[in-house]
Amino acid sequence: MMKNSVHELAIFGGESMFKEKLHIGRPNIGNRERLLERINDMLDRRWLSNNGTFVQEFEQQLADYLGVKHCIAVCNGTIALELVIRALEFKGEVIVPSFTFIATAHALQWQEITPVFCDIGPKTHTLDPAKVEQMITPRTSGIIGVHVWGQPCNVDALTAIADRHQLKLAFDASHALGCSYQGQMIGNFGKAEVFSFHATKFINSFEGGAIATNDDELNEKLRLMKNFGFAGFDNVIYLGTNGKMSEVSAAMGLTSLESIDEFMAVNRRNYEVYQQELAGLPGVKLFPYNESEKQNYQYVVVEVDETNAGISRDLLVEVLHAENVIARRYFYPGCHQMEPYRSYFPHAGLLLPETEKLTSKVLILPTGTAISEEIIIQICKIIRLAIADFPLKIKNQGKTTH
Ligand code: T4K
Repeated sequence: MMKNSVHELAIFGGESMFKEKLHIGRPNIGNRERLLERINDMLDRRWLSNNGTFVQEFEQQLADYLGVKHCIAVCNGTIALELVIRALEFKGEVIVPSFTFIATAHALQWQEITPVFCDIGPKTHTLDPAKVEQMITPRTSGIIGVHVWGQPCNVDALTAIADRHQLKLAFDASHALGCSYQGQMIGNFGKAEVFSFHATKFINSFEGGAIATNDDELNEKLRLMKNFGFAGFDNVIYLGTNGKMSEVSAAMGLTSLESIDEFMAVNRRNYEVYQQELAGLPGVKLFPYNESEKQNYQYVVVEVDETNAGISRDLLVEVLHAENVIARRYFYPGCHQMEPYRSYFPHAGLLLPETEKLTSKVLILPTGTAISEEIIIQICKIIRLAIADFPLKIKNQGKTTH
């Protein structure tokens, strides 16, 4: 039922707009019959893991889609990052944004490499190249850029910096499958790029990830490393781990990949409905996608400016949660504010003013194939009501907005 006044909001005792919780990150599911066929086939063949047919097919299809020489499928995006970091022999310090999912930083720290957090551009939400250059020390061995929300980093500037300082450059492209930079698919930049196929991602393989690279030697090394260093029966020639993708994951990955155009079209439609319904609202800015590039529109990102909206981002999240819209604050409070980094570098925030500003404003709204146009219109109605006269109501109830 549509609410017409702020008094009807659930936070003031009204009924929640949605009976069931409306999460962000609901998985995109492709053709169910095709998936089940593949799973039956896998069971009939009794081949469940260890470089099976589906994994090989998935790797080939991904490589073709990205126009990249090699794709190495692995069990998740975090392991993909860890493998790339080790294979590229990163050591000492590596420059990364703090405005990312914690896995980017942990993949380094897990290997006793220090993530040095660098600030982002307020408009791009990705690494600010000028600041990257300022953070280079004699201990710096590399840079990992993150294409947050599928928005590519300034690849040219980062490549030039890496070349100038003889640093290795890799990208966390977990959000960026299906996105392009200057017309070329993400997956082709730096020494390697890492994708995540976690359930919440644009395409998923339940859990999963992949490394894309055009470097033959790196490809060989990564393939050894993800399989304990085995180079044939009884022959281990390298230090490795278990990073293999299972066949059931690859079956889901292949099925998802077949629906990629449909997922993209739905996400884009959703984004446009949000754009239309939130237009003109004071203090609410929808993150703009660059229409001249390919985009997957997997994240609907809103920045809430409390001064103009009259309501803080955190209070708006409370309002939405009360209505059963489980919006999220990615990537609040920033990696530098999480352990162990908060204890190691308690003053890191002083060098991260844009990150700190953004983490206090950002809000992620539900999208994907689980969400309809009507639901989006209702979500936007809640936001409109909250922004229109919520502060007045709070004052009347003797609450504060902080
Ligand atoms: N780098 C970047 C930039 C990343 O964003 C990520 C992952 C990685 C690296 C690491 O890749 P992986 O190792 O994960 O492959 C979620 C995801 O778990 C995480 O994969 C993702 N980033 C991150 C942005 O989001 P949480 O802690 O928010 O997860 P959780 O459990 O709160 O779920 C998020 C939402 O999705 C909830 O609203 C519930 C919904 N959901 C989740 C699952 C698993 C569903 O509706 N169905 C599901 O099956 O991290």
